[in-house]
Amino acid sequence: EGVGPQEYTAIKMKVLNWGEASKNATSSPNWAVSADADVYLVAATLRPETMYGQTNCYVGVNIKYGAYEATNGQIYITTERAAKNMAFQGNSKIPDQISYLGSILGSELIGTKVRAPNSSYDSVYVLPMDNVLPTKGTGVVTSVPSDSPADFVALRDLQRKPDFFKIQSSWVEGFVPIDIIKSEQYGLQTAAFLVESLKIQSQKDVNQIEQAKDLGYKDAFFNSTMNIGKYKGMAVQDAKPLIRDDMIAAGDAFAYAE
Ligand code: A2H
Repeated sequence: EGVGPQEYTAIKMKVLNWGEASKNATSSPNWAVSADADVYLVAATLRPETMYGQTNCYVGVNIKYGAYEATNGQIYITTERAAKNMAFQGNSKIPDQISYLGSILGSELIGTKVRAPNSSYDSVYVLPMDNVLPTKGTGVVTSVPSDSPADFVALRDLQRKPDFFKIQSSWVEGFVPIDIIKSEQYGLQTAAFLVESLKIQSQKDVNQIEQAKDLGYKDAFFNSTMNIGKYKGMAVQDAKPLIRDDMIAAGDAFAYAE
């Protein structure tokens, strides 16, 4: 981790259908279940160029999230910590004031269907991941199993044992990793390659996942090209800021630092 602030891209994942868990939850306020308001789960990423490969969204089941109304009228679901950071960042793309509407637990977000901007899948589901930290980013992680070893392993765990994780198999079936980035060394599925070569069994292998993450991040930045989208063929390093700017201009993302 560097010393300076980490520059994330906040990805806006629009709620299309609330899952059953949100409807039955006692702590879930009315905004979540009845409002026609624009509600977004906001995920923090360091890899905006990988959004073509989103297959799902992860939350921590025990993490408490809040719903915050931004000055643009949209409702953002993030941790309280991230909402405060957003409110203090004087960037015109970031609402300078947000108001708290209510809370929702991660477990109550599972099974909700969201739109993942730029993804090849029209809609994706909110699913549980063990290693989501409440103290990093927004506490919401968008999943790109082609290029993130952590995301790959968590999705594979869910696909292998849906009952154990208390999810419906239809939320993970058919969501296959997409060939979005071409690495000279690892091919078109960097995460699968690294998970296989480091013999990572499950989400519990946190040290190996960390190692795979470092290898993958460096390789993508220095030795890989885009294999999809407007910047296909361009080095990842060059495409990254362009895709980020495009997503911000489209209203699908905003800058977020911490
Ligand atoms: B990255 P760093 Cl394709 N808990 O986005 C756990 N992980 C979190 C998180 C949280 N609260 N908030 C963000 N993250 C993840 C994409 C991606 C990411 C790819 C490949 C590598 C990668 C898709 N998931 O990260 O500790 C998010 O996953 C490897 C560096 O601040 C975010 O970027 O360095 C990354 O961790 C931020 O981790």
